[in-house]
Amino acid sequence: MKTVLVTGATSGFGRACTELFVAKGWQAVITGRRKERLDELANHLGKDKIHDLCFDVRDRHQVEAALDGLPEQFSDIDVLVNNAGLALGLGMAHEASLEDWETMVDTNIKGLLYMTRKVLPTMVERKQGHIVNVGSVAGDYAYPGGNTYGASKAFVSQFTNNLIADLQGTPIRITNIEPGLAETEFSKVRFHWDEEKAEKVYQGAEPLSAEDIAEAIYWSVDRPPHVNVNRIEIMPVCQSFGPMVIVRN
Ligand code: NDP
Ligand code: 8X3
Repeated sequence: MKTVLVTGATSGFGRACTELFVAKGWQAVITGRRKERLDELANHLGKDKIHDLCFDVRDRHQVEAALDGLPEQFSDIDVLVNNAGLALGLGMAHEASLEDWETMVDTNIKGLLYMTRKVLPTMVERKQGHIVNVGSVAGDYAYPGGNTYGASKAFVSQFTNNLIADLQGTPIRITNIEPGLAETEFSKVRFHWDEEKAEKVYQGAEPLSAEDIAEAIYWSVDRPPHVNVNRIEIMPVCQSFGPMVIVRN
């Protein structure tokens, strides 16, 4: 049985992705900081197919200890979904919280690096593996208040490209999935659990669902071994690009 490791499986894309892979016959290692959510998902999907690891991706030592402690049944990771991440705040750069910026860098960039560096050597050794990073359209298109969040996802995009370059000559595959507006706990987290503000983000729109993104992740993994899906950018039909803005006197 193949094994997928999904970071941030306690909510949103990560949870939907775990559910889809398990439905397709995979077993899963699921991670996140909320232990009760991990337990609930493991009970829901069947403890024989799920191993949960409760840790913070920002802490390199926690990452290494958790993965070193994997039981044999789950120790060969075939697919790593680097999904754990967040946006915090929507303030302009000269007003935004520096603490929020640090949390985004530590989670979206450093957490993803710790996971990748820990899992990749065994993939190369086993000559088998696929890393799917979860970037964002915010990594491609700037918007007011996106600042550090967008920049962290631009890092994910370029790091994906550089991994593809480094791993040429091996069978390891690397993909960046770049979703647009999707309704998960993302906006609740962004607005520090101000649910009213979060709801307004999706009001009158038909955003992507977590399942839409899980399907894209699974599709990229399910291609034949000679196919590498470099990147997939997905927006809901209701979303598009802004114009160049000119301030006039
Ligand atoms: P959710 O808030 O629903 O899920 C985020 C997940 O990340 C949770 O499971 C959370 O787990 C985990 N996570 C956050 N911080 C940490 C941490 N320090 N250590 C471990 N796990 C952590 O949001 P989404 O499902 O929407 O987000 C998933 C990814 O998709 C993120 O990288 C996000 O940037 C990206 N994305 C989201 C879009 C959207 O519009 N929803 C669009 C484009 C990209 P826990 O809190 O239990 O630790
Ligand atoms: C989340 C998408 O457009 O809210 O990554 O920044 S967006």
